[in-house]
Amino acid sequence: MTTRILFVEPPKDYWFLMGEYLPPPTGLLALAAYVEQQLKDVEIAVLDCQAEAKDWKDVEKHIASYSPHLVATSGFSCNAYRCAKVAETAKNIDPDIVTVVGGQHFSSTDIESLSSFPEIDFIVRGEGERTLVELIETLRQTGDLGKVNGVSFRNDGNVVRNPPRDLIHDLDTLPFPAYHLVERNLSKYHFTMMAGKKRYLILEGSRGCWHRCSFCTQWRHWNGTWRTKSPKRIAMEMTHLRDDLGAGFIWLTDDNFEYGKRSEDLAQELEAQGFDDSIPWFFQSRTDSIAKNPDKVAKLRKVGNIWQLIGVENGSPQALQDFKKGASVNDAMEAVRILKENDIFAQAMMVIGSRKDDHASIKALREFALELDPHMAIFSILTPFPGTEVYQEARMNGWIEDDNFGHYDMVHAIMATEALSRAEVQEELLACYKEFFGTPVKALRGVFSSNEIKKRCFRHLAGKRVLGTLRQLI
Ligand code: B12
Ligand code: SF4
Repeated sequence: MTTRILFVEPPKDYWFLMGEYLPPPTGLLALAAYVEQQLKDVEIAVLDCQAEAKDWKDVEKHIASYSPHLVATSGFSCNAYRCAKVAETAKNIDPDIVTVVGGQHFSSTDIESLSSFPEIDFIVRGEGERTLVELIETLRQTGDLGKVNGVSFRNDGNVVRNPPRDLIHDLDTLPFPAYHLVERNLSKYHFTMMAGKKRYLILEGSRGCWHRCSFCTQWRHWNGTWRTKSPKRIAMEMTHLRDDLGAGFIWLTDDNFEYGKRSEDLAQELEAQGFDDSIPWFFQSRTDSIAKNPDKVAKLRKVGNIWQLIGVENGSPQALQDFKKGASVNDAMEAVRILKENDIFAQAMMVIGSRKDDHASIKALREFALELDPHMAIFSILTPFPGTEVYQEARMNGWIEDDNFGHYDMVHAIMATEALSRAEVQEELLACYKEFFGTPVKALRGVFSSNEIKKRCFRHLAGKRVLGTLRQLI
């Protein structure tokens, strides 16, 4: 019998700070491709509610008409309830539909989530591909679910957490993400602030990170390891996105794009494929890695890397130490200088709201941001994402004042600090944006900048909508 599997990207809110965007559901496409490659007798569909402008009524209709055996969905912490709602919708239509969720949030909250959401049957923890395939096979053969590593589920009212699954050794063995399953939506994927009207597609260059930042979910999720696809494979995938799928802007999902031999080889591979500024691309990197490798930064710039998001976090050495960042304030200064020198758009992430923060320390951060002078600064509030050290410490000490995961978007204050209430942290966030983007001189300089990206970012971030939304959160 053919098994019908429906992957659902739920209706969800945009992250208003990044403006108008519509990303492809990359994680689901990676999973769909693997299931398609590994299993016979499966029919797979992807419902991307964002791209197809579907609301919850449409999700219901779609599930009812497709009549899947299994519904799989994914979401960040801030979208966790929407994933549960997908599962609930499926169960309301037919209680026999098997519902599966995964990703960072559910991997770290498996017991809590399975206890709170009876409509979720299975949580796949960590890397999803092999676990999902084995789960489907086991369900089809009515085999022993206890033997599927990486899965958590309910049994007789108790949550069972099977042992973790080993990671895939060679990421090059993975198929290309199943963009063909969302072909009808390809022309809709965009990220206005980053890429204007160009088609925006995403690809994975590596998984995980070997650093141990206290606020980060990623090193735990990928078991403390960093695995990369080979430069040849990354270049092949980028070429596929450009030539076969019409990508005009590419986002590499790497949590930490480390410079090293890999980056030199990638530059060479991309040069051979004719990459240049006509297909710009983006990744996230560490300031210390940039500071140590200016020559490699320049090489990747030549093949179209025009934008980097760097984890600056704070201008105080003590705060960086508390975050276990392992990079210095000087690294941040150097990184921004090197990026600017190479005409690479420098987007610096900054964090406020840690335990020791008070008005004076956040003012100091604002001043530091101005001194650092990246093209764009994104200020966020320290958020206790489940799975992080920050979460463990905050939970243990009773610091978490808001349990609504819908607010875990790095813009809502979830915790007070020793000196500031949540409302004060929220006010401070607005002050950061006002000072960096909102002063008349800054805003004018940004809006009339000769750098197109900076112009677009300032037009958005200095605008009334962002500041107004931040004001409403207070
Ligand atoms: C691209 C990206 C974005 C894009 C949009 C992506 C999208 N499709 O919606 C943008 C820029 C818009 C974005 C926004 C945000 N993002 Co973001 N984003 C990413 C990034 C860099 C890549 C995601 C990706 O495609 N990964 C590749 C896929 C293959 O990996 P994956 O999703 O983890 O899936 C694998 C497994 O986790 C598992 N799995 C996942 N889901 C499921 C489901 C099932 C059924 C199964 C079986 C398995 C499974 O299997 C997959 C294959 O092994 C990740 C970091 C990262 N490297 O993953 C952060 C990340 C997901 N974002 C994060 C956050 C916090 C946000 C924001 C809240 C704020 C911010 N600062 O960016 C907003 C929220 C937006 C919103 N309201 O929805 C966090 C999530 C943490 C958490 N616990 O919630 C991450 C992990 C970054 C981090 N370092 O902490 N993001
Ligand atoms: S914040 Fe970046 S450098 Fe730190 S552990 Fe996470 S991915 Fe690695």
